[in-house]
Formats: sequence, C-alpha cells, structure tokens
Amino acid sequence: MAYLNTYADRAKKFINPSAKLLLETIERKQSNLCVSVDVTSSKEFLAIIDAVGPYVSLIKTHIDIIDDFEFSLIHRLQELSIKHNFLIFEDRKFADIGNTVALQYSSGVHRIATWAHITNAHPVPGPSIIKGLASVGLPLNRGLLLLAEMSTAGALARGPYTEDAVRMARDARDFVIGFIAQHRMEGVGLCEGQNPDEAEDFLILTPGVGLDATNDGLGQQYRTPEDAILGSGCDVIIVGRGIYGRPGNMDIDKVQRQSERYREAGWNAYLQRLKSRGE
Ligand code: 5BU
Repeated sequence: MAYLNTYADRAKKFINPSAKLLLETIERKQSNLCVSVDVTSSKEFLAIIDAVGPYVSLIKTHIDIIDDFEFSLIHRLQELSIKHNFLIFEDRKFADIGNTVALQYSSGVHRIATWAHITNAHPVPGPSIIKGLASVGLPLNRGLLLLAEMSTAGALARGPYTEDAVRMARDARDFVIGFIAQHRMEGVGLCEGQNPDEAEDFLILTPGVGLDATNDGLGQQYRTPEDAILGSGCDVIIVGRGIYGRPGNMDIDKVQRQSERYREAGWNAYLQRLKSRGE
C-alpha cells in the first residue's frame, strides 16, 4: 500500500504541485500537524499562527469568520507562511454548481484561489463541482480535497456517498489530491471485477482530533493522533481547540506547548506506522 511509504517517497509520486509541496514540508518539518485557526479577530488569528508556525506543515482557515477582515490580513498570513514554512488550507467546503463555485473560489472579498494552496468541496453536486473549481485552481497549481466523510456524530457522508466521492476523485487526479475523511480511501468504490491499484495514493486529512476531550457537546467527536495516524492510516491530523482552547485571553505560551505536544504525538504515530511495515 502506497500510504505506508515515507512522506518523502510519496511526494515524488504525486503530480499535483500542492500535494507534493505539502508532503515535502511534512517530511522537512517532521510535522503531520495542521492547526485549524477558528477565531474571529485578526489579531488573535495572527498571534496563534505565529506561535504554532514552527510546529505545523499546514494552517487551516475559515476566513469568512474573521470579524475585522481586510485583504491585508492575507498578506500577513502569507508572510507567516514564508517565515515558518507552512502551506495554507482554506476550509471553504464548496457545495454548488460549477459556475458558482468557480466565482466563489476566484472572487468576492476573499479571493481564496489567490492564496490558499488547498481548499475543499462537498461532492454532493457531482463531478461538475471539481470541473468548476479546477478551471480556477489548476492554472494556479492549487489542490482540492473532497469531503468523503465527516467527524460529526450522525454524519450522512458514508456508504455509497463516500464511494461515489472516491470515484469522482479518481477521475480528476491532477486536481483532487485526497480527502477529508476518517479512514483511508484507496480501493473504495471499485466495481465488481476491478482490481485495486496498489500504487493509488490519496492524502487523508482528518479533523476531530484531541488528546484531552472525546467530544465538544455540539456533535464533534475526537480521537487521538495515534488512533488517526496509526489506527486509521490518516496522513495529517487537523487540530483546533485542542491546541488553543477557548478564543479570547489565550495563553500564547500554552498554545505553543500544545502545538509541540500534538506535533510530537502525530509524528511518533507516523514513525510507528513506518516501523509496522516490516512486521
Ligand atoms: P476542533 O476545534 O479541533 O474541533 O476544530 C475542527 C475543525 O475542523 C473545524 O474548523 C471544523 O470546521 C473542521 N471540520 C471538522 O471538525 N469535521 C469535519 O468533518 C470537517 C471539518 Br469536513
């Protein structure tokens, strides 16, 4: 199975430039941690990113929740991305027809395609959503993740829906680099008589990761980095509140310590996974 190889080896096989860069960054920084920065003030947003920057390969944003958004915030974010060497993932969860998502991705106040290396989409509209987003993202070397599963209790993205998402991804490997999911997806959705492709490799980025809580009381479900990386074979752990707690008055030294703690847990689980290959 391709995902059992090192991140560096896998980087060489991906054709999409953002997927390659992410895997190379993970290897170089020894971090499969993505911090999700879900705060509403620009000041807090930048302070968290500067604190966790050394420990992450990827920063995930919900740019539409920033109360005092001005485009200069994106320039500050890009400066931090260069300073700390991480990629940017806007968790936009597009879900409309091709023409509309192309406009939402390229335009408006956020102009997501101009700065986010990676974004994501619900497969619910069918393959046209990939086509629409690719028309904007591919010329900019961007990558797309499909939401094949969700971390929330009772999520509807499962079974045949997940299988169809994987089939859609397989037909667009230049742009679709993987999934937001809870498990690996290689070999999922094959028709009867179709043989699994041993070289198939999708990136699996997984939210719902926490070391100290099992849920948030609002449907979110947490599992440990070890469960995600070693138990389920995911590639990148996405952690938000487990690292920065409650927004407002945060202790930035604690945020830094927590990000190092999660980085170490994620990386050790990966090293264990590599070790398990020979057993
Ligand atoms: P948390 O604070 O670690 O619970 O934040 C998780 C983040 O991941 C948050 O930004 C969600 O929007 C995002 N997320 C998720 O939690 N579960 C999912 O299935 C998907 C995204 Br898709």
